[in-house]
Amino acid sequence: MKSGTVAVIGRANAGKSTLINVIVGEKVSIVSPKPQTTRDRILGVLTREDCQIVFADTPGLYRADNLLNSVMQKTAEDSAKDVDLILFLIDCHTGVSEKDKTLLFKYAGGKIPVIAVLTKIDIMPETLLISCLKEMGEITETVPVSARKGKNVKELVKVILNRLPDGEKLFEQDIISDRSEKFMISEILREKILLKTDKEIPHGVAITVNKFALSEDGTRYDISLDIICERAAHKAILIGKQGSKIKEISSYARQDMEKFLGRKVFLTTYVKVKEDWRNSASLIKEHGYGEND
Ligand SMILES: Nc1nc2c(ncn2[C@@H]2O[C@H](COP(=O)(O)OP(=O)(O)OP(=O)(O)O)[C@@H](O)[C@H]2O)c(=O)[nH]1
Ligand SMILES: [Mg+2]
Repeated sequence: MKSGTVAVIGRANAGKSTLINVIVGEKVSIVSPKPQTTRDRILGVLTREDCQIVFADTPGLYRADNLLNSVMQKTAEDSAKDVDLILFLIDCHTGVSEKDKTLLFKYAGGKIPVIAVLTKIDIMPETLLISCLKEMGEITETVPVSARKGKNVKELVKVILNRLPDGEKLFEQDIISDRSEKFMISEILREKILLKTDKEIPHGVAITVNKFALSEDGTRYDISLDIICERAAHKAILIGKQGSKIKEISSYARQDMEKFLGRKVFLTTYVKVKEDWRNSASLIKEHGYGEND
């Protein structure tokens, strides 16, 4: 069987997590319209009779205006080493940027084979797609997809398989991610905060799991999460008037947690402040960022 590892890299918002979720067929990584949504390397595994492909989702390249972002950049760069193939994703619905071209050149000039994947083709004009394909095709093999519409995704998997070696499975048959339920629960809450708050607030949020316990009769999870933010002013916005914002976010998160866990969830959330934690090496470590192996 074909078996191998594929790093999915590209600038923030390119559609990396969305594409992996669609290929794997489960939500292994959270998605939002805001850049820098993914903070860790997250593995998503596709297992079929004829193959196993281990995809590494990665943080977006390149923004390092604080220590957390530098840690994330290192995670993305390290994830693109020691893999069988790199997928370099480019959101080209308004054309290919110079930054994308420069980065693609850099990776295509390395030892690991690179496929350029043009994303979001459902929202771009055909003529622009043709010119982007020509331009990128001169650098490396290029495949256009729309993860949202499922367009050309099967074809992309075929192209990936052509580049992977024969080998044994790296993960058991039923494993779809390397991440725990606890991690996914905290990511679901972070996703809702990304969707429901603006500006710097969601980027300055981290989640701590205080309690994650199945009730004695096995029918319900009791979950208690802390939302860590950077400033008292952010805490006030996250809580909202008479707690309205945090209620909305928590209720939205609870529904997804129930779907994910397949059980009722009793969720409590608290907002806490850790001043400027994104520039503190010890607090970044405490939240588990940058520790992918
Ligand atoms: N129209 C369209 N939108 C898409 C498609 N794929 C992803 N998106 C949207 O693009 C935005 C970013 O998607 P993500 O999958 O979070 O992008 P990412 O590359 O993982 O982003 P970071 O984790 O921030 O680096 C979200 O709003 C997605 O819904 C697509 O095929 N078509
Ligand atoms: Mg992502």
